[in-house]
Amino acid sequence: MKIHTLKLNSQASMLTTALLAYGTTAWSADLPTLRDAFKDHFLVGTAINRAVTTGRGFRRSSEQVNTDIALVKAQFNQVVAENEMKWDSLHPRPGADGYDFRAADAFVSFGLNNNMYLVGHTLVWHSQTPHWVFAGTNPPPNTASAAPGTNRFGRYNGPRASREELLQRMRDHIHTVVGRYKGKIKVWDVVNEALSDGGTNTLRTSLWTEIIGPDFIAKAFQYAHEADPDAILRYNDYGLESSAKRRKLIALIQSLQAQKVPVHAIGSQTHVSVAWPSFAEMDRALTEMATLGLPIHITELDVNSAEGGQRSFGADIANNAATTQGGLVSDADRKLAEAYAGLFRAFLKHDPQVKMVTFWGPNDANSWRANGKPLLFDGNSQPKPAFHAVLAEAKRAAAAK
Ligand code: 9MR
Repeated sequence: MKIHTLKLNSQASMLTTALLAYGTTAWSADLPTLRDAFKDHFLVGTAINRAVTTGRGFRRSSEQVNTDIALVKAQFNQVVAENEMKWDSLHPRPGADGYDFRAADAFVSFGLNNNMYLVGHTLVWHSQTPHWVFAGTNPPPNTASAAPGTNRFGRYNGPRASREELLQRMRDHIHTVVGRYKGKIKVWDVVNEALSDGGTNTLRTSLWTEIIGPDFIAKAFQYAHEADPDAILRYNDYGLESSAKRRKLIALIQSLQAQKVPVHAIGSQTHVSVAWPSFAEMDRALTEMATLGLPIHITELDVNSAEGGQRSFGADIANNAATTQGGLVSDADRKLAEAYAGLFRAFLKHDPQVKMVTFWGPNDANSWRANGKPLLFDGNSQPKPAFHAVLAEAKRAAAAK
């Protein structure tokens, strides 16, 4: 339904129009789209959750969910499942019978039905992996000091699988999942967040490194390549705007390339804040990452507008990135628009390398850090000034050609 088809006049029509602005289609009728604006440059995507793919909301009315769905369909040409393809969601119990493909299948159907480019997230990660994956009969190194089961960070702390057992589980998981969606999912986040944040070690210590060793990364890529030789295999991490973390990324990828590991793209999550990074800092980050000679995908873009998330990025980028306490920064809409404009200017400058820009959620209501109001559309899918600022960058790039 379009607003201009309504013939009512006077106050009643004004009320109807105002209500429609929060309905399912009013916002989309005349709004330009991100997918079109950047079609000559890169795909523009979003993470979606199971409310969007199934139409059944959780803490959101069906009308709100319908609006979210309409927004996704109108604005984006690429989707990734926010949680539904993580190990704990896909493969909660051991063995071949332990899979649960329902939510992942719904995601794939949604994407295919809407002609979207599909990305899978994520095969191997230290987080959101069920304890059974790591469990076995080898005593853990710290039995003397910790009770068996789980330590206080939720990390599995009981008797462990051997290297061979864990490699076998990883191979089975990757072959089953990548094989099931072969030809449908075009890009996989094969390994997620393996780099350490502080210190001098390149890799974070995890059950993957402790049980298998650092070559768990190479093995994961090899298994994924066996399962779908046509899939684009991505290494995905956050905080790559920081030069220290970026140095680790470059060391890791160069070492994989030297071993001829099939790594095909860099995923740079880009969970940033209005304070940082600027255009110049993002430009530098992309310039340095591009030296690896691989396509760069911006994989989880959002820009935190909350006071609590504006601290400089020190040792713990992950914690800082999530924080949304303290209300919004002053003049948040304008600062968000400026931050997004700078980021997109940098993406456009590097568009031969930047092949995909994915937002981590379609709107502020569907965001892991909703209180930081980090996206281009508000909770009712209304475009914010940042949306127009991003489109203005596309126009600028076209005019400069
Ligand atoms: O947005 C995701 C949130 O809903 C989940 O609870 C969380 C844990 O699985 O993961 C969030 O997504 C993360 C992504 O998978 C990897 N990079 C960081 C993202 C934000 O935490």
